Amino acid sequence: MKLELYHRWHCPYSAKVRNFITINKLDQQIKFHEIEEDMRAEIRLENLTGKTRVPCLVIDNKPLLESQAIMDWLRDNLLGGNGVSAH
Ligand SMILES: N[C@@H](CCC(=O)N[C@@H](CS)C(=O)NCC(=O)O)C(=O)O
Repeated sequence: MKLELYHRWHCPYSAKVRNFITINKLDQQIKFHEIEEDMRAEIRLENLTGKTRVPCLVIDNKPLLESQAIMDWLRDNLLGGNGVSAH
C-alpha cells in the first residue's frame, strides 16, 4: 500500500497529523510532500482533489481529506485501532 501525506509546514491541521504520525512511529511508512516546496506535488494534489487543501493523505492514489479522518484512518488501518492521540 502506498501512503503519501500532502501537507504545509505552516498549517496547524497538517502539524497535528504529522505529530500523530511521529508519536505513533509511522514516519517510515509514509512519503511526505510539502506543497509549498514542491510545485509538482501541489499540482498533483489539485488534480486529485480539485483543490490545494492540506492535509491530504493519498492512499494508493485515492485522496482522503480532513485531519481527523486521516488520523482515524491511520489508527484503524496501521495501528489496529489503537494509537496515541496528537494535539
Ligand atoms: N477541516 C480541515 C481544515 C484544513 C485547512 O483549513 N487547511 C488549510 C491550511 S491550514 C488549507 O489548506 N487551506 C487552503 C484551502 O482550503 O484550499 C482539516 O481538519 O483538515
